Amino acid sequence: MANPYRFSFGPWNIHSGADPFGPAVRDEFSFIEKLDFYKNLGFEGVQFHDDDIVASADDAWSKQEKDAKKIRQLLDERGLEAEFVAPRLWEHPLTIDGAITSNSPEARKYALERSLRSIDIANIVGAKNIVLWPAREGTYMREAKDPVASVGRLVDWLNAMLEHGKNIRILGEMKPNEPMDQAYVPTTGHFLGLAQLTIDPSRVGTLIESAHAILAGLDPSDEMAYALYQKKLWSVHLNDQNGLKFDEDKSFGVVDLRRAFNQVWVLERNGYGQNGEFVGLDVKALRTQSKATSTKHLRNSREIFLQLVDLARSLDVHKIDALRANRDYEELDMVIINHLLGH
Ligand code: XUL
Ligand code: MN
Repeated sequence: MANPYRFSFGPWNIHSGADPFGPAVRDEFSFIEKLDFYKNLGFEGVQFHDDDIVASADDAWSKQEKDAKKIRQLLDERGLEAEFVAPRLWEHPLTIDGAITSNSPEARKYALERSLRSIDIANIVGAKNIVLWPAREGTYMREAKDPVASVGRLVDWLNAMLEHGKNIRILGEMKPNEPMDQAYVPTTGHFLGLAQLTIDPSRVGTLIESAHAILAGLDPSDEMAYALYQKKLWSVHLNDQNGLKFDEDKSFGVVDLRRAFNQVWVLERNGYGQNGEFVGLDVKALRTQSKATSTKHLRNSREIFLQLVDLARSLDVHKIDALRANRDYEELDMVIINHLLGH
């Protein structure tokens, strides 16, 4: 069977290795150099934050429009496609305590205008999807904000975006914590609940990141299944995560191969990708890599995904069905492990 998958990542996935405890350890590749990696590494989708496209989200629209047209040209010249634009609402001085759920009306106004602007940017670069990772939409302590009003503000935000961009889809990318102690909308299920309250639920879906699901104590493949059943899994950020700690963004499958296999299997069984969805990665190169070797995490993640696709396709489903019917899960364990070990 032909491989139907198209892969994507964002320019932030090639980076200089700074972490909260130390500075950059390798020079940053230029944006053009990063774009030139895509095809060579086997990727054709580019994921963007708004300010990956425009020099500054605070520039006048005439300047932002020019920047966005330039990026569109660079993509077209390389045969690349913009998969999504995500307004980066968590770095600006105005959004220190959140964007949409900030207690400051000025911050909320800024965040809303910037979100609508990201739709205008998406229209120029040809992206149909807006991804929302509500980074600071939560609290460090429960008393800091009004939680009910905050949920309402998030729904109003979705509605304003649906109203402004009549052809765009909104994909919520949920994460339970980090940078906040607690997010107001910590999981896919929470977000899809809110989607039903919007003016157009058919245009509100989700991007599921493996590490975010794991941080919520959930299994990423079951999270994906939940969204797939609702036909709302419109993108993924595959990666891996070693337990409950900071968001590690490790290469896909390197921590728990069986957990990775189950993600691939659920995607493969349910026709993921056949309506143009990308297999997106959100992976960080280890800080210990040299500049010359700092794209191997992308190569590895894609390769591991494709090898797991082969394993998903060669699994004997009749055997699985029979073991399920007989409730012989000990044997099922062995069948899966043997399959992963290549026996
Ligand atoms: C943060 C995260 C973001 C989103 C895009 O944990 O995953 O990079 O993927 O804003
Ligand atoms: Mn992500």
